[in-house]
Amino acid sequence: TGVEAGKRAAARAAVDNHIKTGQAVGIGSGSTIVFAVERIAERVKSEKLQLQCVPTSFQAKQLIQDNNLTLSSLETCPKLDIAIDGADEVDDDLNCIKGGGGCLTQEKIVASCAKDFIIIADYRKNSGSLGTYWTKGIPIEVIPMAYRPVQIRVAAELGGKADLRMAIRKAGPVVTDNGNFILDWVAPENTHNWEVVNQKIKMIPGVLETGLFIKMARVAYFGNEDGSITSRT
Ligand code: DER
Repeated sequence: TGVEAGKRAAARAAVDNHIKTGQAVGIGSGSTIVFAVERIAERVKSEKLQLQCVPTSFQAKQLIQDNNLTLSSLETCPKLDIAIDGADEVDDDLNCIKGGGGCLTQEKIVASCAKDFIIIADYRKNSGSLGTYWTKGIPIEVIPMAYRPVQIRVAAELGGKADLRMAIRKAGPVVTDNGNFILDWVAPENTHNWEVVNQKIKMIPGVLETGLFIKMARVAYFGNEDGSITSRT
């Protein structure tokens, strides 16, 4: 499909442009990263690359192990050369909404430890401003006992509405790899200074992390339906 061709192309371009032997690599979460890990595994095999791969979720850990890559951790490799990850939407300044897959907290930690944070996404994520295409809201990871007061305070201070993310294949709310809940906050239309918004949300007691990745990405690769690439820095 066009979207899948786009994901695969973006993943391949990022891996071929940035991965080289000896690196410690942060591995993101979601569906696009699967193509990147498969391409990394191909190159490790054919070029005998030496890599340490640090996961951003249980899914990423399984992906690393299933592709016979060397699993590492921030305890062993606190400084990463690069981190590669997907995104739900990317704006003109490469600010991202992430967390559609619920892995935002470890993703942001790993991205923050990398010299270069690289985004890979299909064309649907390439946006001018956040919230244009991704209308499900900004994910906010919260400590379970605090989700109601956080829900109330986000709406009171920043407007919009924050809904508790409910699971589909399990009764009750989604529980993250860290044992927490997620609120999806749909911001008011006219929200723009995302850096300030991010800081305000993070100050609310009970909030662990937001899916606003502000001024973190070095480059974004967007794969188009025909398999071509648009990259932005
Ligand atoms: O949840 C996340 O942050 C993922 O990286 C997500 O933003 C991208 O998922 P996708 O590659 O399946 O679109």
